[in-house]
Amino acid sequence: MATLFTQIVQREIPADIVYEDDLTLAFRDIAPKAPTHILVIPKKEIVSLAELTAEDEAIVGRCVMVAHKVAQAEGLDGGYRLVCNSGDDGGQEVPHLHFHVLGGRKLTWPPG
Ligand code: IU
Repeated sequence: MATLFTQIVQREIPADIVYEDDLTLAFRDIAPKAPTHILVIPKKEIVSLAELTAEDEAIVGRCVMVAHKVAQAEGLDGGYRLVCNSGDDGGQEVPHLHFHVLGGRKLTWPPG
């Protein structure tokens, strides 16, 4: 069974897609936590940071580069936050690796 995010990659579930390349997809979070809230995901089904292998290095690198590209396209010139929740304690809910790009307001620290 494909993950929810793979179903978005395959256009089986609609999403507001803002960027796509051979390795990644970026789309707006359905429940935004900031004025800009975009998820950058690898097309490959990787559950979380904990499941990464050496061969995934280029994929993760691409995700981070795409995150910055998306932030620039959104005009987040004052800064933004890149978040990757991993596992239960990390607050991960969707078991398909994803990076949150959050911006458009002053973000607080530390997170809850
Ligand atoms: P988390 O890091 O796994 O907690 O983040 C999952 C995110 O996926 C969360 O911000 C949800 O709002 C978001 N999301 C989505 O954009 N579309 C969906 O269909 C579902 C979750 I389910």
